[in-house]
Amino acid sequence: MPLPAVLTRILVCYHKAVSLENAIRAYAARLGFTLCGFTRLSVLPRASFFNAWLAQGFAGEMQYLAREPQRRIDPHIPFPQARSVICLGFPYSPPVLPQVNWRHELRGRMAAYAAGTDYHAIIQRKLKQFIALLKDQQPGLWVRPYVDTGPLLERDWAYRSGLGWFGKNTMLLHKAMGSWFFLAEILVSLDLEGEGIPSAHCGTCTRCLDDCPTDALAVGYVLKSPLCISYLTIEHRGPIPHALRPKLGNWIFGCDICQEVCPWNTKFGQPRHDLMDELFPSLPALLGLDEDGFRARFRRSAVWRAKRRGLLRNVAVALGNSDNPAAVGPLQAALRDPEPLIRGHAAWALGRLAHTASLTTALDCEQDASVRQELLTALGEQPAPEA
Ligand code: B12
Ligand code: SF4
Ligand code: SF4
Repeated sequence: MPLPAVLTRILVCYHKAVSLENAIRAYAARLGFTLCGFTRLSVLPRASFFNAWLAQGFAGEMQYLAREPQRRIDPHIPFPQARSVICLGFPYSPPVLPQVNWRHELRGRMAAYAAGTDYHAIIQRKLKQFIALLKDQQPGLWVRPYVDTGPLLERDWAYRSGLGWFGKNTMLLHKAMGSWFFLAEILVSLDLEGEGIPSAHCGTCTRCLDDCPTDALAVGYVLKSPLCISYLTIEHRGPIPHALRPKLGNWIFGCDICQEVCPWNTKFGQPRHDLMDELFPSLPALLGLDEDGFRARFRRSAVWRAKRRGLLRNVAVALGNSDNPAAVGPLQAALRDPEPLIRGHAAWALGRLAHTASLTTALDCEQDASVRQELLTALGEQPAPEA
């Protein structure tokens, strides 16, 4: 007996949708996105959380986060055509814990995600390929790809698409992958049905909150960026507040502590000795880089974002934290750097290493008011100016 026309239409639509969603998952896997999920776009129930976070200054200098915040809550404002989001997770190598005494060897630490070519470039290329596959199947489809930059609360959409749960460190976590993956999205003018929100698996654990060296994490999925080492070493452009400098240890680009201590992440981490020089670079060698040297070494890396002045500022702080007299020579040379921010942090570091002779000599010829202030503070002649 023939099926009623309406039922046939429903079955055809269902079949199309199911095969489209399967096809999307297959494209994702083919391109190396180990996680893939979807959800319909709606207004996120985060307006009061996000506005309170901004109002408390937790975005620090990241002004772009505060620009038209409602766009991040309601994606239909910037993109009226968008109906669903495809959320993707792309894995990266977890950090290998250092086997070296960094103070002795004067080695810095970089966050694991910074190894190799900048992930933005790699993922953007893959998203283009993804879109080409999608458009083959759906000609005329409207799409908008994203990775990291843009008015999307990426973790929230990934959470709603079933990619993982919000850890108490605010990272998106997956049972099999921990949090060692980047997120990317494609907004589409299609209706895609997802699998819903996954359950959380932090339980009573609070290790990330307890072990954060700067107390940047608070209960309730709150990260206070102005205290976070990742923010201070990458996004923050000016002087690092004095009180926080000793807490940076040897982190010179990003920070992985709240991920490294997470029990969901500990099963990863095969020794990657090939990454040793990239993730634990020699601090004196970095402090010796001029603009050309910095460009040659980091132009294609995520580290490029910190710029030379930001990275060398961080390197000076790490050398100051080393408690190793071998750091004095490179820091003395940095007192003659053309960039006042670097000279100022070198002065702080030499003060911490109690090398007053080089500070007094530098004071005789230093013209820049901010560096003079650092030199005087390092000599113990004035209280440290706090940001
Ligand atoms: C700004 C930014 C930062 C800032 C601020 C971080 C932060 N937590 O906001 C700084 C520079 C500190 C930073 C650091 C890092 N970042 Co970052 N960052 C971003 C960026 C560009 C925006 C994040 C944002 O909007 N923050 C605003 C605040 C309000 O959002 P939130 O902290 O995520 O808050 C959410 C939760 O609190 C949750 N929430 C609130 N209440 C409740 C209640 C319940 C019940 C639940 C479940 C959730 C919940 O909702 C909030 C809004 O979504 C995103 C990319 C993007 N466009 O989304 C990458 C991104 C979040 N960063 C990423 C990474 C890898 C890092 C670092 C690991 C890098 C490093 N090694 O140094 C660290 C991790 C620090 C940490 N613990 O978060 C990845 C995270 C991937 C993942 N698996 O989670 C992202 C997604 C980039 C990407 N495309 O891959 N980052
Ligand atoms: S990235 Fe480091 S400083 Fe920032 S919240 Fe995590 S442990 Fe704390
Ligand atoms: S360390 Fe513990 S509380 Fe923090 S994200 Fe991991 S499981 Fe959750």
